[in-house]
Amino acid sequence: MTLLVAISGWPEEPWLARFRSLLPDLKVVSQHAEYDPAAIDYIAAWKPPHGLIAGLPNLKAILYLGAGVDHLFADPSLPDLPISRVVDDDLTLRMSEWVVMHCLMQQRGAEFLRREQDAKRWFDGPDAPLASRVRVGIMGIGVLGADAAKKLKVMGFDVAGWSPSGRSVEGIEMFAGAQMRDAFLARTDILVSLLPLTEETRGILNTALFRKLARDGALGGPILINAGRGGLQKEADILACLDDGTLKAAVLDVFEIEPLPDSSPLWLHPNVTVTPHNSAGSDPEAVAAYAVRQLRAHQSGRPMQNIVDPRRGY
Ligand code: NDP
Ligand code: OXD
Repeated sequence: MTLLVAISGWPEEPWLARFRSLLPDLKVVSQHAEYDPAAIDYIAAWKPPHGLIAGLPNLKAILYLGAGVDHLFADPSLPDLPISRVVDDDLTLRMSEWVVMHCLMQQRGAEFLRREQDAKRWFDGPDAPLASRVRVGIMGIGVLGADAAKKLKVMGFDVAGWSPSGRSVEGIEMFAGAQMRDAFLARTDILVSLLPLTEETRGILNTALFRKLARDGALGGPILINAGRGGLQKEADILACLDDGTLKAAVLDVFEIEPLPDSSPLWLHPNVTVTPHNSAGSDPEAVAAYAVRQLRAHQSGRPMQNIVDPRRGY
């Protein structure tokens, strides 16, 4: 039995070491080493080169090392094999930390106060509104969105979610279906996007949507927070909406092009916070252990968890 490890954009060595220690009975090879494609049974992958998987004739399953599988589905040669994606507390908690931190920073005016400090000014204006006066709306309220929603609620935010399929999340006000989308947006001061990138969601974060966000909120204008995928957002629209006041601020962890090019005006925009797609990284310690549990399940004929649906694209 052989596991091929194919990782792009993350350091590969910790993953190889972790898989080798967890799978002493398997051969674990890197995509950069010499290997016989016909000998590969499983692949553990993050953004593998397109075409690589199609060249593995005896592959049994794909263990994807991230939560979002859009890069895999963008491979036109992807064979029809079971794909298990990551659903693990380690990753979920990282994302909730990031979302809660940025909602609190926006609510408390952290960037503004930093600028006051830089100018040695003692701000004596009004206090920030309580979190309970700030309405957070989560689009993409699946595993990550639901956990973030619950933690935002603990901090006191007025949280709601929107789900096209009408899914419910315990303790969270939900808006269901296309007919409720505008009502959801109209009560949202901070829009948190944790959507997967699919044919339906590409470009969804655009001017038309931003114009539907609440304009009567306690923060003085709507704020966009996107940690889903860069392909969800139209960056030219975000910039135009920040400049004409449709948006007050944007916090972006993901971008149309990554790494964000030097030439992007987002870098230096005073009302934009850029984080380098690191809101919820996959930790080799936790995520390789999760992937190995899926591999062992498959080997012993038990179902793998969190199989993605190629028709939905997530
Ligand atoms: P899930 O599949 O659990 O949740 C996705 C949610 O999005 C589901 O609830 C789904 O609805 C909803 N959804 C799908 N299509 C639409 C649509 N057209 N409109 C509104 N809602 C929609 O995924 P996760 O929560 O685990 O992850 C979400 C995304 O977060 C990943 O796909 C990835 O892109 C991103 N991510 C980013 C990271 C980062 O570091 N920046 C780290 C990890 C993930 P339904 O319940 O009805 O199916
Ligand atoms: C993921 C990511 O999808 O890190 O897991 O973006």
